[in-house]
Amino acid sequence: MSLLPILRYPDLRLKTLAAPIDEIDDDIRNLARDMAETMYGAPGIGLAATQVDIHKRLIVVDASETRDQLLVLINPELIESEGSRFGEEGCLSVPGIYDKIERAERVVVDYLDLDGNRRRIEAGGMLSVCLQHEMEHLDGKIFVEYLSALKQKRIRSKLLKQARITA
Ligand code: K2U
Ligand code: ZN
Repeated sequence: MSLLPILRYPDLRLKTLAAPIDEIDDDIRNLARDMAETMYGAPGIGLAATQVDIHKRLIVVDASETRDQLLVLINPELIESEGSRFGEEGCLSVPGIYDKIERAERVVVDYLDLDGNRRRIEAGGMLSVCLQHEMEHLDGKIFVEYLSALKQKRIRSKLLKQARITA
C-alpha cells in the first residue's frame, strides 16, 4: 500500500488523455488500491489516475458519509446526463481553490469493475458531481477550465508561487 504523489495544476501532465485499460491485471488492482489509499488520506471523495500521473482510464470514488463505499471504475463511460445544478467544487490537484461549477444533476455511467464485470451506475447528488469531475480528469480537463480566463490566470500564478515556496 502506498500514498501516491498528486500532480498539481498547472502541470501539463494533467492535460493528458488517458488510455483505455485492456487488461485488468495485478498492476491495475494495485494502482486502484494505492489510489483509494491516497484519496482517503487526502482526504477526498474521488481521484483519477491522471492525477497520479498514470494515464489510464481508472477512477476511484467514495462519496458516502461513512467513507466505506469505495467504487473503482475502469473505462467509465457517460451514457446519459440530465438536469443542471451549480455547486462549489475543489480538486486535489488545485489545493485551496473552490468555485461554483455547473454540472448535470443526474448521470448514468457504464464501467468495468475490478473483476471485469460490466456495471451501470445511476447517480445524483455529490456522487454525480464527483463522477463527472473524475471522468473529466481522464480527458485531461480540470474544473478550473470552466472559470474565467482572469480567474484561471490568478489561480495559475498562485499555485506556481506556492510550488516555488515549497520547492
Ligand atoms: O478529483 C479530485 O481532485 C477529487 C475531488 C473530487 C470532487 C471535486 C468536487 C466535488 C466533488 C468531488 C476531491 O474530492 S476535492 C475535495 C472534496 C472533499 C470532499 C467533498 C468535496 C470535495
Ligand atoms: Zn480533481
